[in-house]
Amino acid sequence: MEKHFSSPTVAAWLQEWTDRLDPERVELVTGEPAQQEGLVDLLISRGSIVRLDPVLRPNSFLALSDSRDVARLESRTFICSEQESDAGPTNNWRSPSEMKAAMLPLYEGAMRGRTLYVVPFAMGPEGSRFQMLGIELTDSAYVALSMTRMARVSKAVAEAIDQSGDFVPAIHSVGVPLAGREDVPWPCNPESTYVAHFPETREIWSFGSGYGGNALLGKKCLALRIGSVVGKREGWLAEHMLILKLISPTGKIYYVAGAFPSACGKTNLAMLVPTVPGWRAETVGDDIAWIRRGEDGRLYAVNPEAGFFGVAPGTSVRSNAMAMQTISRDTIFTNCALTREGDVWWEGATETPPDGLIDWKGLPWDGQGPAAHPNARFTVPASKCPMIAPEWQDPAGVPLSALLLGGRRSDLIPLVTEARSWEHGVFLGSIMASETTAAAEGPTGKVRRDPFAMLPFCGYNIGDYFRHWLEFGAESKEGLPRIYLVNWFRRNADRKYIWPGYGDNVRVLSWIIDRLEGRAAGRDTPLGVVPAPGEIDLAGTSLSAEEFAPLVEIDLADLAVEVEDVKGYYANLGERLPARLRDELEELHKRV
Ligand code: SAT
Ligand code: MN
Repeated sequence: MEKHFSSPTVAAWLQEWTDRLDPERVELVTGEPAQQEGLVDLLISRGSIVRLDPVLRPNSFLALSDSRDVARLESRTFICSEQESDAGPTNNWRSPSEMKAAMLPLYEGAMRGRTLYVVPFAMGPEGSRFQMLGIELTDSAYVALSMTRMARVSKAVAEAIDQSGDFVPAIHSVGVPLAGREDVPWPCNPESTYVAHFPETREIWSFGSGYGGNALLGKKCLALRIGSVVGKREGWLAEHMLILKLISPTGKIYYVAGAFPSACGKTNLAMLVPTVPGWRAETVGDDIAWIRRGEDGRLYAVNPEAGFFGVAPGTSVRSNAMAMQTISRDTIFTNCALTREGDVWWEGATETPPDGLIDWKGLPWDGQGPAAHPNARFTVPASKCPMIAPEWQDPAGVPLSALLLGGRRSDLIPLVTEARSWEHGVFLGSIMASETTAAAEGPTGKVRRDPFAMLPFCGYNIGDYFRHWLEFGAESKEGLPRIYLVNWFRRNADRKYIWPGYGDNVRVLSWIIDRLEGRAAGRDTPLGVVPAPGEIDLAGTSLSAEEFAPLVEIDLADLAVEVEDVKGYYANLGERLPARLRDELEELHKRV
């Protein structure tokens, strides 16, 4: 075997895994264009991807997955801390020794007949103290190619790892060795899938799935689950948040980060095109924010990723023109429908589907069921986004003015509510709930608690996580961003969304900025401060003041039901739930 690393630690680790996985060959992936083309050619020759029409969608590809491997698998995702209590009540737990004993035999010979791709990667911009290094070992060329877009993969990163010997080992196998067997376009092993994290030793072991967060291990596994544990230890936050730059009509710049569960519009908000004249926006990140305190006491956020892995269905020129431009070329699509002309289509892309679609299962679409899978995705480098902020890779990060916490709630939760304090904001984050989406396995549309949109991504006990948030804010009150609960998804009696959303969300952001600048008095409610009548600019929308009013009304009877539900939820979180949050709940109870 060619020697790829001179660091004894890295070389020994790579040798150990190569021996165990027993691949036919080993390839170091450093992301040069020629290497990417080689991966593309190989995937095309295997039937794993098709090249889209070079005029309609230059340098772009469509992959169709196995129909059993289409989303994150929360039931197969494990936090393997030594103590079960450190994984806490919201995570699946196995002890490290038990999990390793279960998985090692799976890895034995798992890459027979395949190529082992060694993918050194960095999360976080170059030269940043935020940066974390990893090496993903994978037998999926699709994953290797996707990693060159979603993370920073380069010779320089490989050298940095070799020099420091410090990296997060991330093992990935689709779990289908080729001992004489024919390969299939999307190999996977659903019966034996595990996505395991070892927070104390900072290791990631994934087996059986080739899809998204199960397989692109820099994203949810490293940047969120392992990242959150490291952040707790080192005093920073790893969050499931977009980062948006807003420029007011007077030219003042504000950065806002927002936590929303998967498939709740983070990418759309991150690429907001304001409908109110004078406002402008730029994108810093669409999924993950690493947040640290600066010397000035303000909080600084970095997007650790290098690309977007966005939900395709619903994305259109109307809903997200900037995403449409971003993915107009150089994009890997997964589980979208294929048009007769060799382009991609998904529900919502155009009002009526074109004739002659091939659906995400590779069959002529019969009009029954969706043509694209609801969790179909696009994978594209962030640099392709026409509104990417020039400072998106600033090693110091960007200073935050406000934090948004949002979810899909048909009722109860107002369009926007300002928390009374940092602690009250942490309380609101801890009780956030959202209707489930196709981003994970299981039924969609069921309301579940998803604190800080981190339920599937917090790598440790959620009670300790809330305490970390409380302590993080306690150190300095000066300069902390204010916290806002938002909900774009309120419905009327006809089950129609009331708020137009998308570019009109700038109206909510502009109210938030009015609050920060002391220009809006707001109206106090038991849940926090909502816009007073007239404070949200509706000019240019089709909403009348009467139609708008219910968006900021709180039904006290509904809120009382919610309080009771939160009591049960808190009871299940156990004794590590900070007393301060129980006090907040008690105070809310008294207010309703
Ligand atoms: O976890 S994924 O990267 O597959 C997408 C998500 O759920 O946010
Ligand atoms: Mn996400």
